[in-house]
Amino acid sequence: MAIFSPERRLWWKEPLDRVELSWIGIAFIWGLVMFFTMIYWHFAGQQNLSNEAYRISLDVYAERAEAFAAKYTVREEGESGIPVVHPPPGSDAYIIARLWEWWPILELEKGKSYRIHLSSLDWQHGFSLQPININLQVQPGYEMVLTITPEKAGEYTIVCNEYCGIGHHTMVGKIFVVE
Ligand SMILES: [Cu+2]
Repeated sequence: MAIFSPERRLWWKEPLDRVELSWIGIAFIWGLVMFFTMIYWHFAGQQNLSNEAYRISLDVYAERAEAFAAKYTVREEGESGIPVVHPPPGSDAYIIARLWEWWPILELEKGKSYRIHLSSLDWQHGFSLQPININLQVQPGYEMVLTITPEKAGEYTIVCNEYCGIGHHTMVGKIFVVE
C-alpha cells in the first residue's frame, strides 16, 4: 500500500520488467484476436444476420404492410382476427411491430426464400424469433430487411425482447412454415 512515498522517487522512469511487458503484450495481442474474431464471426458464425436497413417513414411503411396483407391474406386467426398472410415464394413480406402486437401472421413455404421487412409504428421493439433465436432491434423510421429461407416446417413465435410498456409481455406474434 502506498502510504509512504516510494524510496526511489523516479520509479516510473525505470525500464519495464519482463513479466510486465509480457502481460501488456498478451493483453494487446488478445485484444487484436478478439477484434478480428468479431469480423470473422460475422461471416462464419451463422449467428449474425447480414441484414439491410433503410430509412422509411411510418406512413409509407404502414401503407406497404397493409397493402401486402390485403393482397395475400388467406385466413384469420384467433379472437382478434389477426390476418394470416401467405405471400408468394421469393417475394417481400412485411411485419409491423406496434403496441402490442406483431402484425400480421406470416405463412411461409419451407425451402423458399423471402425478404422479411420489419419496422415499428411507435417506438422500439425487439424482434426475437423462437426457437431459432434470430434477434433484431426494430425501430420506427427504419425498416430492417432480412432474407430468410425457412428449413423446417412448424410454428415459430416472435416475442418482443425490448421492454416496450405495460403490454410488453403480451406482444407475441407468429410465423407458420408449411411444407
Ligand atoms: Cu414490443
